[in-house]
Amino acid sequence: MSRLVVVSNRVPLPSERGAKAGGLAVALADALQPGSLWFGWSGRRSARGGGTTHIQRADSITYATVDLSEADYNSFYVNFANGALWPLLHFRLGLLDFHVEDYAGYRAVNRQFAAALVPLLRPDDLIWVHDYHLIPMAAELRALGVTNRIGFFLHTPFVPPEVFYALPRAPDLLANLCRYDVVGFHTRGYRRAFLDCVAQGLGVHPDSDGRFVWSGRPVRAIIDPVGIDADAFSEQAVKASRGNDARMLRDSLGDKALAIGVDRLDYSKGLSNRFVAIGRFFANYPQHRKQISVLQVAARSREDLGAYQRLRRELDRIVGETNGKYSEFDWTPLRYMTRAVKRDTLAGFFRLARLAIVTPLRDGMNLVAKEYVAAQDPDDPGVLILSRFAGAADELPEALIVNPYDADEIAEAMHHGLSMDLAERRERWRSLHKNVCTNNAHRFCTLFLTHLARADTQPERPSLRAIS
Ligand code: ADQ
Repeated sequence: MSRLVVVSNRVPLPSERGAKAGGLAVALADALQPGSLWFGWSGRRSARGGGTTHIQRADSITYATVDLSEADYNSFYVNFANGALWPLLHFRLGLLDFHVEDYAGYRAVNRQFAAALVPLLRPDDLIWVHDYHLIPMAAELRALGVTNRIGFFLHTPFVPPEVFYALPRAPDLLANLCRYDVVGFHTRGYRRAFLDCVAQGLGVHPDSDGRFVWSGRPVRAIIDPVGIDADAFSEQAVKASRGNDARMLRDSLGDKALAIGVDRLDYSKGLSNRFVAIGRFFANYPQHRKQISVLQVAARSREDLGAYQRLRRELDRIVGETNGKYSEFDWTPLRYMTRAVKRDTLAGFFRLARLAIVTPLRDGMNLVAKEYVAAQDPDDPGVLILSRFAGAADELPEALIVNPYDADEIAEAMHHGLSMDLAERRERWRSLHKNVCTNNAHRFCTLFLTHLARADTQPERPSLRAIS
């Protein structure tokens, strides 16, 4: 059997797990068999940058990491990946800040990563690259003579041509994305957008299965929604709901209900709009005052970027206004904390919450929505409010689907969720839960790796020749 090599920007090192253990480590846990290799950035900045590869082993998995120099960190990670690509892929052209020297830095770091990875590779390794930081990895590996099957999964949305081509150097970036054997997206819409960009910008016309030929090699675009380990999360939730943190939260609420939001502190997550909507909820439905508190956990993220610093100030202001207006001496409507919370603690909090408010303005998938569903008590489940612009909305139509820009609609959904009878809550939850269990982390990995293992690496065959 081929060895799996995972490549991602940040490697979740076993020594650093805890509050930070995020979606990727969980989603891939199943695929990482003993012997697998995980390669990427160490998360450290050092004067020499990527000169040395650090190797750690845990549970028979090898973690190989490189450092970044300060200059590379700024151009590759802060400025291009998070200052240009992230806003672009979340439809936020107003925040796109492109500088050609940052794009050069992005390409250079991908080249460095490829050069550091090549000596660790074996001829039949399956290489699975993750996310927008590393789009040019396949091209760089190919330039160094790597002929292995290489797949790429994009965790963000993909945008239609009229948005994508606003990025200077977009054709170069897209041509690089087409150097993979398999390119995976969460939803049909994202794959459609990618294929439209391919057709428009590269003059190549993919078939109805998302296949086309680029640079003499077949490429296949697939739909593969990321999932969670629903059973494990559910168990964690049951256990944690009896633990200390959950007890303290319950005690602090008294007889009031809990609504919860859990996100990275990112403008894509729609937190400003959500906080305004929470104020609107207490204004439009005064009967819920003193009956429910909203807890928003917002882990600080990408604080080097001005857009994130501005967002934090704006959120501080809205929280202050909302609490100033509606608080009573014995009740705070909106509890807001700007740090990560441990995964098992969160699972327990999700189980306590009558409502989850998941209202990103755009989100590749949103695993919080799935985690909330998995954490519920089947006999007395809570209600999920979900943005129509999260990838998860495609799979979870039985949630209360809202437009995250519409404060009144979110407020109404909160009221609806709190007033919903038990029979309806159970019925909706059963459908949601079925989906979360079916489209789980195991299925996500198996589907991708099956496609990758079977990828046709032969040079152009007549049936796949580009029709232009
Ligand atoms: P993220 O934007 O980070 O991921 P999301 O899917 O919501 O978004 O969360 C990933 C993980 O982080 C989840 O397990 C969640 O519980 C955890 N998390 C989020 N906020 C947290 C907090 N405040 N404290 C502790 N843990 C927190 C990107 C894409 C998403 C896509 C994932 C996976 O932006 O759209 O769902 O990758 O593909």
